[in-house]
Amino acid sequence: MSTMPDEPRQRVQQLRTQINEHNYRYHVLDAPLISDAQFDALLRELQALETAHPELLTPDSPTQTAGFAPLKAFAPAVHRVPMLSLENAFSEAEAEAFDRRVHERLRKHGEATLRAGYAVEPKLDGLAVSLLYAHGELVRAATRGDGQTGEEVTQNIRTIRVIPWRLSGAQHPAHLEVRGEVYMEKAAFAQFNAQAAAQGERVFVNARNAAAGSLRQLDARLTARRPLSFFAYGVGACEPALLPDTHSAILEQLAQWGLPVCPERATAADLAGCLAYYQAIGARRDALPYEIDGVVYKVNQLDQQQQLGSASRAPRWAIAHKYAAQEQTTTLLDVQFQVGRTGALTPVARLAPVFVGGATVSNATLHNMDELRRKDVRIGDTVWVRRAGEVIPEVVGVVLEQRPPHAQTISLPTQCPECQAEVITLPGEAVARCSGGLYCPAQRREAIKHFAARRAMDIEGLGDKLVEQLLEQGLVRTVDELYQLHLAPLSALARMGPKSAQNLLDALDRSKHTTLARFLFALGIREVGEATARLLAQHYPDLDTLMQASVEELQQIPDIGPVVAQHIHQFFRQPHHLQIIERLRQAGIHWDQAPAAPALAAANALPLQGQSYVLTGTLQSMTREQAGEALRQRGATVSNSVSKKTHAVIAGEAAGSKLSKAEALGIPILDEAALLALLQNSVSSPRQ
Ligand code: D41
Repeated sequence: MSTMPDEPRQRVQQLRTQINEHNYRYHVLDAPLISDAQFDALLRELQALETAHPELLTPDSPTQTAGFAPLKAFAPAVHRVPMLSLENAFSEAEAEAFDRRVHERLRKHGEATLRAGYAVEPKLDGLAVSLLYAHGELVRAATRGDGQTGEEVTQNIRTIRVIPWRLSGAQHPAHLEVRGEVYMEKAAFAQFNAQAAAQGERVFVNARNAAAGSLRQLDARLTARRPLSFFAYGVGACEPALLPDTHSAILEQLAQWGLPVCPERATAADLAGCLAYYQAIGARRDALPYEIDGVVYKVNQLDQQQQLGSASRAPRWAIAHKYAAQEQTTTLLDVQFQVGRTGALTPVARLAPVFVGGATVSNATLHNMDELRRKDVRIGDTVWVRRAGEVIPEVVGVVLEQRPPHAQTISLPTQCPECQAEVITLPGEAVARCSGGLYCPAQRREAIKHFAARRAMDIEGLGDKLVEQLLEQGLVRTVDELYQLHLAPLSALARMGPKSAQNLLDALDRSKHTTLARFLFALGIREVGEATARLLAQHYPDLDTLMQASVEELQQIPDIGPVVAQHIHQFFRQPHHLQIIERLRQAGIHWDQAPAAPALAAANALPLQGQSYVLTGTLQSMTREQAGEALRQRGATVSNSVSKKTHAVIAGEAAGSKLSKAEALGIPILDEAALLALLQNSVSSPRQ
């Protein structure tokens, strides 16, 4: 018997690889590269070869299986070079001790200094994986597992768009293990979780858990719908060993081959440089598009890494310097309901005090009843509390395993805790509201706080505590009465002297000169935030015309929908509100008449008309709000997110992801000096 010619065997192999890949792209990624007809042609060619050479037919041939079948279990995958773990430093002292140990050990090897300093990078809070590239082809991907053996997740890893299936460039090693972190960007996580919640599906406590859960789906089609990302942070095996001799240069090489590496990576000459990096990244932590829990310092020079070696499965040449955790568990002691300006009842968790995100937290929001029910939060539970940056601390989930037997469910009160009026939840709304309106002391209090706020009437010195005092002492009941305050009774308040009383009166006086947009925002009309208030002021430069407008007219304004239009219309139909507005005007509240509706303004009346700007980072000479207001006065729009339509991004100190996005889209970037020049050169022309 003659042996099989090699040619059909090779072609069959080639076709099967191609068909499997196209099947995967079609069924899992929803991103086919070829037409159905082209796919059929490949399949028919394979069938013809298998018919002509039945000895080549195997049960796993794509002619025998249909499309794509989910896995039954993950296969174990042994790492060629073990994946080590990282030591942690929780303080500067511990980072110093690490640096000292490094130098001591190197001295024993006759090395006086770090020849290439430290490579430094953020420590992403994700999931470590190892990608095996054979001659530049991604052939296997595995989770870290116990460091020796992980789980094979190749099909899932292939759904991550930023991970190349084939390395770019040339001269790839025969075998290369790329180590890195799979993670989910903050924005993608928020969107993903919101969508899951809306569909009544499981929500995740944080982006890390979402990333881990997504990667461990047996059906890669599910992984494909999760917005995962990846950064490479090192290599395991490399055969032949032809990589550069420093960590930073290796990451550069990986980037050359098309692998994503963290743009925040850097090098530091010594420990002082590392600590400065820790501070700088820490200051931008909340602005970064991904979660981090620390930064990593790595001895940069590879032969020095080798001299240092590793101990108990962690290298002696690297350390993670951690930041304060933004999530902690604690006990839920009670839930109380807080009444807001619009009567909305917010469930607030009373917690056993816990140190999280750099502060001690004993209250956290539970948002609304829907959220509370979805998370199935009960009194006595151990809960996860999150505090990140400026955001209000929130309860993000329950540790069900630790639920005590008598944990108590929470129900919505039927009466307002402050005024005993009935609590109403409108159909289709998550929010329950007190129906007491302005008879409810809580709603009145919150309305006054809102009116006085910086972005509203900007009454300097009238903070929350003072508002509460004024109400308790019966000095004011509604916002108009603020302008009837007198020196004597004010001076008599606790913690107030004649001087601060006079300061408040002066601030009240100054607040009388405002803008129509601020005034409308200050009134606290439901669903009318700053942006809507600005829109209204633009369309109705005259308050009386706005007050007369019908729901239909209001809806003509772009971006004003039926619900907002209803709220605005309703607000101006209430005699109580009309009375307050009248009294405010009598008290002397006024604003400059803006030019008439934009359509009537001359084309060049507003020099920045039609231009859209994004502000990011910290400015020195003014706040971002002030810069935004100055731009808007000149006719520009100011947006929160960078898009192709953005005219320019104005970047202050420590600008983050918006700056990178602008760079990626090739949008002009202005620094503060350029902004000041722009504002100088575009002073609004005189009003008509
Ligand atoms: O960003 C990370 N999470 C990260 C993790 C990083 N930037 N560098 C890392 N370097 C290492 C060594 C030094 C051991 C190669 C790591 C990890 N390890 C790591 N991640 C999970 C376990 C170990």
